[in-house]
Amino acid sequence: MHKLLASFALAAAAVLAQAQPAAPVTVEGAWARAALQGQGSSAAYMTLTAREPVTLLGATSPAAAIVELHEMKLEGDVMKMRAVDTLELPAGRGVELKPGGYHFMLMDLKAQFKPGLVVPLTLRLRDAKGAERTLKVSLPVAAAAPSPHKH
Ligand SMILES: [Cu+2]
Repeated sequence: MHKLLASFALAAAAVLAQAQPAAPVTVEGAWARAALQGQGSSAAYMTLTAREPVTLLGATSPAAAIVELHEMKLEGDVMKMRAVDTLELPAGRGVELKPGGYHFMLMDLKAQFKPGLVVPLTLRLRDAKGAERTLKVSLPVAAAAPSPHKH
């Protein structure tokens, strides 16, 4: 299982290296959660590190009709999820989108998110000068976060 995930992660890294436009952001450890048959939504996680202050505006994917930026937060002792409009990425400090925190919510999935599928996601970013940039990310679908020992 881990070997399989590792090969998807490497494939995703290769795609990223080729397709990455000039957005000043590095993406690491991107993945999307596997969804059961008939389950219409999934979540995507990654660590984003900006080289200059950047605002994450959202994302789109051909694999989902709706992609929203969400935050999970403990309110009292209840975990609550809410949509957030934007997420600030400070220069040089990684911002982790992870289970229990920020994530992309993918809704109205166009295909079943089976482990092994690689889902494209295009991030929309605004740089410090106000220019909008896009950044293509490949999301290997997995049941759990890929092992950090993938190399
Ligand atoms: Cu969510």
